[in-house]
Amino acid sequence: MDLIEESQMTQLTAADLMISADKVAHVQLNNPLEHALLVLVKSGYSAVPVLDTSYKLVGTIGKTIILNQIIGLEHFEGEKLSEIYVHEVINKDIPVLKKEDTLLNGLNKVIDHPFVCVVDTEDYFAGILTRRAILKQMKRDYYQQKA
Ligand code: 4BW
Repeated sequence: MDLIEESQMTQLTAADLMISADKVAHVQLNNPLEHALLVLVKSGYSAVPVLDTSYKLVGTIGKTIILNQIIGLEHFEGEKLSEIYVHEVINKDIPVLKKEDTLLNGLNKVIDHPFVCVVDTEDYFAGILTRRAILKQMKRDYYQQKA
């Protein structure tokens, strides 16, 4: 039998291995960039999900997008951080998984993205599936198949 077919990658779902929403650092659409940068720097993550006021997923925002907004010709224009809002610079072109999607679906998406947002049936934010979680599962599968 094909190794992928035998593995948990087709049995487990995104919901099984995601970091649940309550443990994920996030920002909201109506936050100014200074708040978003604070969340990113304090959490240590390079990008985090963006939610609307009803906790539906809208996109992601990262340090690079924010710093690009304040780079001037000669110096950083830090005052812009309070004038520009997350909804003006958010990245909406992101992959998304449903809670019931398999880890194999997730594997395809984390090739190009460090994490994938997971939503429930009504598009409410449920959590994130990280590259780390997928790699750890692949390692478990590898050693189980060798045993
Ligand atoms: O604060 C951290 N704690 C730990 N335990 N690991 C961290 C931390 N910050 C970074 N890392 C490691 C992880 O292995 O560096 C990798 C890249 O981080 P990133 O992308 O570029 O900030 C981390 O890999 P990962 O666990 O596979 O996570 C992939 C991406 O998912 C992270 C970040 O953008 C997002 N992320 C992970 N956990 C998150 C989160 N975003 C918000 N809240 C969380 N709890």
